[in-house]
Amino acid sequence: LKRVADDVRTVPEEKAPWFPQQIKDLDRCNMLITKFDPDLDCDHPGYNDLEYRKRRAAISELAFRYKQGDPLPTVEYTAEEISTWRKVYQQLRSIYPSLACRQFLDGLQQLEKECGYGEDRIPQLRDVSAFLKEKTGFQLRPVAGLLSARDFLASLAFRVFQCTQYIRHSSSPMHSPEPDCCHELLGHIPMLADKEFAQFSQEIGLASLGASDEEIEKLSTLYWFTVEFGLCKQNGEVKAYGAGLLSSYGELVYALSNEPEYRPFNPEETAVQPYQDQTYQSVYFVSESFEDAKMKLRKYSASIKRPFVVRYDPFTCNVEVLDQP
Ligand code: NLE
Ligand code: FE2
Repeated sequence: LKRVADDVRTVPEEKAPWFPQQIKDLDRCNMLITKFDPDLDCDHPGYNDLEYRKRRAAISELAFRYKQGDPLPTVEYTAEEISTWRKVYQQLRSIYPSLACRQFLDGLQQLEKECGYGEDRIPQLRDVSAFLKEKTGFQLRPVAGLLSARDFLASLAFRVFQCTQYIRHSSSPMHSPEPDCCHELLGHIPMLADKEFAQFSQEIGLASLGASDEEIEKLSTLYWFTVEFGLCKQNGEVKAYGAGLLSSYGELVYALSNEPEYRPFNPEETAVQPYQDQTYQSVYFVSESFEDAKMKLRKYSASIKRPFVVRYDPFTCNVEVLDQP
């Protein structure tokens, strides 16, 4: 890796897809995948609830208007929304101690002590972002819904986590096919308070910058079976560390029952495993330990071939692009 200033290119090879090099560039990483839209999808639990759809549109608007550096919008949640949150929180909280991995339990405990987490109110992204910033340097950005894998992964390179701010429909508190604030706040945030997990998340993000569509597809499949639905062994027991499990009472119980198929986590195999996101997964990948998952995924990320090298500069928060040595 050459470090002389002249080697720092501002424009990567024409072959590589555009990618953000400054945190501000994340304003352009906003490609939404409209998959579970309550306005368009008649299977969506909110489809027949006009009030809910209006609410979703209003909260999406906050994300559409957001520009990097703006204060994070706050949402005044309604009594119905808080009651959905309470159900989700109570149910999940009661099973976390036996089913969640240690890193998650540590993070959640800190959030309860220092960031107002509890069943009575939905935490605001602004407070959570300030909390994370101090713990691991991660910050949040509001997003209107499911992002394209490329844009979502790119934000991780800057330690930015894109968070939805609406809540799932009150008729299905125990599982949502799409991300919502329960999923972000309960599934992802406690893990992002862990230094090593934060580091590892950023590495996946850096590996994705300028990668080919095929590599992005593999990387996002790996992300799916680890960060979203990963299981690991801890003290001889299988525990959950995936956010999609830790935010769904229904799937968390299911994943740790003896119904689904377990396979050992192995990036080459996992990266090409087909999956769906409508309902519970039929197969979960189990790592020997949480550390093992990190090491293997890190090794995989480092193996992705690109005609250049990226390096994150923590002082400027920019990504530098260097020639392949
Ligand atoms: N199924 C998860 C939940 O109910 O919270 C959301 C998954 C988003 C990828
Ligand atoms: Fe997620």
